[in-house]
Amino acid sequence: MATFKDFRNSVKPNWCPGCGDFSVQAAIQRASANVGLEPHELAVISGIGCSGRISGYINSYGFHGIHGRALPIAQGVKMANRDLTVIASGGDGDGFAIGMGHTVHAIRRNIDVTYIVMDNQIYGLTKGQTSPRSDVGFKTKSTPEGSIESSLSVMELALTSGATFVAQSFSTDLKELTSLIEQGIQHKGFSLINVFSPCVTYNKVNTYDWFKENLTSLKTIENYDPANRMQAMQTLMEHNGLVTGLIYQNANQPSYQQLVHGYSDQPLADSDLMMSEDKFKELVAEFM
Ligand SMILES: Cc1ncc(C[n+]2csc(CCOP(=O)(O)OP(=O)(O)O)c2C)c(N)n1
Ligand code: SF4
Repeated sequence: MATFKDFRNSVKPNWCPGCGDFSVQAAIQRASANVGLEPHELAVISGIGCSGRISGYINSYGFHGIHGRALPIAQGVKMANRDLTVIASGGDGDGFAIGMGHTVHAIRRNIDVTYIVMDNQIYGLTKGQTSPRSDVGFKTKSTPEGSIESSLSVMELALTSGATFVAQSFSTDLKELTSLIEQGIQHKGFSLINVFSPCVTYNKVNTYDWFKENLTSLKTIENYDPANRMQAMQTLMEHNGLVTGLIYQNANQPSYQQLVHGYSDQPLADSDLMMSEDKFKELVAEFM
């Protein structure tokens, strides 16, 4: 049986020392081993950003896609080969700016993919511009006078988009993050895990200390029930979205794969895609 070490490869991450993304990588490797996966049973698909490099640092199938397009690729991989566990990942810019359309539609589609967002409230790779997750007043190179746009409430947005699994964590809490990723992988449907993963180089406001002071663990909220969508929404609004833990799960809704018509018993990846010349001519004749 594989251990987390089997999900390591020889590529040394070039993240800045102290970047939150290191822990996210470790949590994915641990969670994958803990749920009993072997490296060849996992595909990690990422977008572009510092966080997007993660697919290159895990020993599994991987695809480093284009900015904001991790989810379309991940959904295609899952549809073609349902036997793979598919994790999509990237930054808050990747998933909540350029890729936001894909995020919302993947959520409502409830396709069996786990989406892990490394949310540092800034664009790291391009050297520190405001992201849709930056707070009002946040000064960066792109907003020298401070951001005048409000921060996107992504967890609330996920709930109203029909999400069946919504969780949030902090990269320093490796134990909780690993457990949430395990639950996300095991969830039959789309799971969104937003991870506060500080950018130590460009974000001098939302630091490790800032998160420690401002985050509330759902474990400390009496009678919190992740099956209760109304309570999830209310709790998020009361805490300005700054909560950690499993926020909401509906395990009863069928996934996209369970509902889609004509989903063959044989995965596309195992199918013989060769077509006989006679069959080809027959198909072409239909259009003549
Ligand atoms: C289509 C396209 N637009 C813009 C860019 C430039 N670009 C690369 S990464 C990035 C944002 C990075 O921020 P985020 O997704 O939050 O990831 P981080 O680097 O913070 O991990 C941008 C705008 C690009 N590569 N492709
Ligand atoms: S710039 Fe920020 S997000 Fe990118 S590797 Fe460095 S600390 Fe991490």
